Amino acid sequence: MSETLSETVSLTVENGIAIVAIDNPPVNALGLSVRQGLDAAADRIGSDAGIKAGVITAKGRTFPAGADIAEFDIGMREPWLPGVVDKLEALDKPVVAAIFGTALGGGLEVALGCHYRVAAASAKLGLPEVKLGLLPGAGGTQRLPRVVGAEAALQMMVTGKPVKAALAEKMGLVDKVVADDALLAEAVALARAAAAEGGPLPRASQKSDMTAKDKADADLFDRFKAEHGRLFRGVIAPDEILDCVKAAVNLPFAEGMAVESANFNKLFVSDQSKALRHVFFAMRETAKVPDIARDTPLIDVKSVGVIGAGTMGGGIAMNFANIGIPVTIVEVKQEALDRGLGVIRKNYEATARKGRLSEEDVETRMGLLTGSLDMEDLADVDLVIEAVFESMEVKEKVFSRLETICKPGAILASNTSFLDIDHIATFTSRPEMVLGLHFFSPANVMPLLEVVRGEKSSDSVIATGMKLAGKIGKTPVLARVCDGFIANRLMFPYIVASQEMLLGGTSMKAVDATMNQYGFAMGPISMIDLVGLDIIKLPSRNIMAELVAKDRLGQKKNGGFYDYDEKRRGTPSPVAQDIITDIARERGIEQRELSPEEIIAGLLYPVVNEGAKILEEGIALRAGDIDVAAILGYNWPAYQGGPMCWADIHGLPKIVAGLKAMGLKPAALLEKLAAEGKSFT
Ligand code: T1G
Repeated sequence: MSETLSETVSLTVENGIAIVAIDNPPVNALGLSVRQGLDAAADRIGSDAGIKAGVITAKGRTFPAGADIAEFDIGMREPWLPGVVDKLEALDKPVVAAIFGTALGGGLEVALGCHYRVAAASAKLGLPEVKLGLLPGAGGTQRLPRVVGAEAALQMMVTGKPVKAALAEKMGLVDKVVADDALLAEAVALARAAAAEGGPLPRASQKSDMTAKDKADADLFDRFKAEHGRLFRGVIAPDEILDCVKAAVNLPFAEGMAVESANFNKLFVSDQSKALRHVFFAMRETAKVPDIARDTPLIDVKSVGVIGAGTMGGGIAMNFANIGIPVTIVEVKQEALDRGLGVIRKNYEATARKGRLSEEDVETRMGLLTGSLDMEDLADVDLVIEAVFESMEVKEKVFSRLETICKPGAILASNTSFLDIDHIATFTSRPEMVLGLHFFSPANVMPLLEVVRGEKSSDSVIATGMKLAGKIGKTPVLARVCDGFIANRLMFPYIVASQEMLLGGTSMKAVDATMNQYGFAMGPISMIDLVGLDIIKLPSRNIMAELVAKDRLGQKKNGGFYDYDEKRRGTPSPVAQDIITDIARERGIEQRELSPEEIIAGLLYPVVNEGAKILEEGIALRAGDIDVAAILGYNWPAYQGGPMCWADIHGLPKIVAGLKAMGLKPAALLEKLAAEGKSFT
């Protein structure tokens, strides 16, 4: 008979074995009622003479996937998870964790507090707290090193990557791996056998063989940090984790727990963790469109047509071939088609060489791609995506023809990065079937997909676009029509401000080094050189136009702002410097090298301002969507939260004042929120 221990935890005693089942969908997060239930279960198992052993399991899709992240910012209450885990471990009756799905974070920590761990073959186990700017705060930093050794523990906690059940068994993290459907029975059998055997129970906190070895390995920690240096760059959590594992190796358990608790609390209140927790939810929020009902009928996309086999068209086609959807790629010339298909094959073969695809995968995917020189071949596809030249008259020609060729109900999408989708829709008699699907280059790699909703796009078409994004492994961000939609429009002021900064006497190196320090993989000047100076059009006479006039297009041709050696290492180009000096002199701009703080303000405040306009104009649904677009589209460092979250943390009043000092007019929404002490996110 099942007893209710809390809203989300039940206990059933079967022949002396207490089966503790957690039922807290969607991922059995260890929220308050789960902690209360587990606490009560530990008491029950300990005090009931009829109970010989316990099994901790869960309903639904997974063993607990961690603490309830949503609870962090609404204030947590006792019982705290570390205490619950300690209580389970301290029991003098065997407790077995029956692990399946993704046992992550606090979930794995609960399992580490159990005496035995049985895992389903398909289970994954991990401590991904570092991705939230945190560290395992329920004993994980102290128990895991004692179970698997410091090196393996650091690998799991600093990368945040889960391990599969088989590897976990090899590491000694689980005692047994069983068939998925045999998990509970096997866990109960192990519990029963352990109870019958009696004797001392294995407790992770008391293991010392692994840490004794680690203690003798003097340069273990320096070695790990040297090998994984890039994981430590810019972020603070990895060093705190390293500190905890050092404590696990060198200190008694209780003292190590004190170190873990102190370091966890430091991270919990850090800006980086606030930003990363915001990003965690923002990434999942973008797929939700409030005014489109969840049960809106979706259009079944079983075949796709892509017009244009260039860089974008080819990359777009790959996304669908990757998930087994046949694609007809249309070009105007055979050699363009052959070249496009050749590039796709080369991409797949490169992936195969890295072992991420098999040879037959390559052939299967190539087999799904059909080249054609005739748009009539798109008559029966469910979705067409055009990736042709970015001019309205070319789009008009394409959509006018699609209108006569495509079957009713076919979705007609443009990959345009800035042209007006509403205008494009007028080239057809079915505007409700038209939307933008704006991929970012390389389209088969970049995770952002802007789904551009036209005035007349139907709910089904938009809902299908949003769902399709997830199916091809992209994160969708819904945008209304405007010049540049969200990501490109947002970052345009960043580019413009970077140019003004150079003309004002701040060096290219200083601008790029500051933004690299802020967390961008590359600063704006290097980014322009990578994207290509001919791609970005600025009004009036500007440095880029002068460089393009000298056939300096950036990394792809003759260098740009920088000259590049054979290893693509850039040094500031004297040609660029001369142009900067000429234009600055001609415009009589006073020269002053800005400080790093001024560089960050000068570049990011205008971005925040643009984000506020994007929000107040209804181009983006949420501030979090704008952050996701910046992170996934422009590699904005996630631990800075994206422009809107960063602005909230930085302080909106400070940004309003800074914009005014720069002679820029703050957006109405930004002024309003700042004045009311409110925030974007
Ligand atoms: N807390 C709250 N909600 C969560 C959650 C969590 N830990 N994990 C997932 N969700 C929600 C998510 O917001 C979404 O909600 C739904 O579940 C499905 O998620 C003390 C302090 C488990 C691999 O970091 O990695 O433990 O949008 O869309 O792609 O040391 O979710 O449906 O309303 O991602 O199948 C550590 C985070 C926490 C794991 C499933 N744990 N989650 O992926 O579905 S900190 C994590 C994930 C901690 C302790 C510390 C993934 C997943 P909605 P989803 P999925």
